[in-house]
Amino acid sequence: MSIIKLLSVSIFAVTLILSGGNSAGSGEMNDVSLYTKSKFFVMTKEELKVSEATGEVSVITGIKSIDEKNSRYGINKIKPLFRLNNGDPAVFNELGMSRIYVFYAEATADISKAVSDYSSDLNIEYSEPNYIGFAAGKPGRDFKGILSDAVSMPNDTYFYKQWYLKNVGDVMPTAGGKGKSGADINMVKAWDIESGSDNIIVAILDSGINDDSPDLAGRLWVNKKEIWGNGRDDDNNGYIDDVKGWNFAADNNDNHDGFGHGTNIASVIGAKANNNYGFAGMNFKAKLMNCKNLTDDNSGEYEWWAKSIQYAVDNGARVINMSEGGSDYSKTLKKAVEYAINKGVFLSAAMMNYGTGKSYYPAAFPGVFAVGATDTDDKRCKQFTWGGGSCWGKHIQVVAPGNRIYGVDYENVNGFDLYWSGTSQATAEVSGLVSLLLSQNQSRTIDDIKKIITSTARDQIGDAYEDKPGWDQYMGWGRIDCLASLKYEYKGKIKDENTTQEEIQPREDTNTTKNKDAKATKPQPARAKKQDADDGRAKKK
Ligand SMILES: [Ca+2]
Ligand SMILES: [Ca+2]
Ligand SMILES: [Ca+2]
Ligand SMILES: [Ca+2]
Repeated sequence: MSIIKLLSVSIFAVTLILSGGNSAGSGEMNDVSLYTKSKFFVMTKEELKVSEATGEVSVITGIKSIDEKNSRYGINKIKPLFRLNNGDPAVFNELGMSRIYVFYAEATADISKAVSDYSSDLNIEYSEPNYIGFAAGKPGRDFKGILSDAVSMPNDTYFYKQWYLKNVGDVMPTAGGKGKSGADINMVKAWDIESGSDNIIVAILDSGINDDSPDLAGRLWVNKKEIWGNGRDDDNNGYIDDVKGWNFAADNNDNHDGFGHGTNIASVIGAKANNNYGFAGMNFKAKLMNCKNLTDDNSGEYEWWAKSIQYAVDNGARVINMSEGGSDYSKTLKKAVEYAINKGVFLSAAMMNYGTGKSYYPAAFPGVFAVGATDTDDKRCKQFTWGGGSCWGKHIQVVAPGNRIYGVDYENVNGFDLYWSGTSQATAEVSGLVSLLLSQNQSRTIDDIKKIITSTARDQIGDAYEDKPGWDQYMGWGRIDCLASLKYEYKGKIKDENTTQEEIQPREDTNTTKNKDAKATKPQPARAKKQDADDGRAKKK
């Protein structure tokens, strides 16, 4: 591990080859190309022959130029990357997905040489390495900066820590300065319009999800057509016993989260709200599909990412959340993204956290909704709790709060002090909003949703030299505003419509008979304090 770190620091542009992709470790800060040593992608011009004896793709393809290379690089196995399974044959065929293969080479093969050699073959469309990417967030644990026990609505015990849902201005930005009241996604009033539907499935392509917390129990998508533990693929979707999703990294159905990132993302989108416990997710009812495509040491092969995108699409997800990215462009990963977009599935992805204008994937592919991060003052997050900074670029669509985002603790159901910081968390908020917009009207298309979110985003709230009028490369169209988005086509009455976001004040003006100390203006230390079920909306009457 220390060798990896040393290399990435001293030889920035070096291409580092890792064996099998299992030792990438905390590679999130490595801005270098990483790819697997033993396998790579090949898209052929013609579909390869399947051996009658084995039912597998034959290593002897019968195409002379390919067979010569297969012998040169010791190719011992060829597997189709995508299988049609229960997917859409028209889109599958149009994109040529049946002609994309994973070639398994002998351990000593020089992959970069192989890829360039295969690429020049007239019988091959392209060949490229199986790159590795990472999650776009890092954890932390402390209470620093959260001083007040601000308004509590919904009634979730630690809702007051969720400043991104309701910011009363008491959390300092990491880079310095003051927190800003109202620098949040304007969620609380938006819930009066729409709080979710269990018809909407949000696929979380991440490190897995642990659902043993009461806040996530019952929130995960269940494949009702699959029977658990009988060793058969009952629904013929290509995956055996995938009752609660799949682990694409290990290729089995054990998709528990040993890293924590995915569990945080899941709780931002869908932690059970108003249960007098833990945190509040944005969508109270949507089902979360657990697609593990990162290892427990935060490493994700593009092979797993491509397959998990297809799985999410074919099994009913309307939204795909990818709080992860790799620095390498890939035609193979792009195919999977195109499949999702062709099928009308909304894909949100993280801009990543290197504080640069470099592009990461899938965020930079056309059609993907790329999300950057802001801090507690509505400015682009130039420094997360652990360092880094929100990346920028011409593909950025919107920003959302990404620093110090608390959520369910993957290791300890009784722990409520674990937060994560990064464009990952901002991306999850956007996916949460998309799931609410779809809950409100399931017939909305990707373009409808993009139009609503971008046209209602708050512009010119960040640094004046970055957040220019209209779209800019640092903040995109602006910071998302859930109330404005859900109001966009809403015909019903909205409570307190005339109260603007900035007018929402901390609890100190919430004087009800229940709270004797409600007038206290002195900030109080954060603690696990059970709040009265005091619906702050009542105070406006
Ligand atoms: Ca199955
Ligand atoms: Ca089964
Ligand atoms: Ca809760
Ligand atoms: Ca702007």
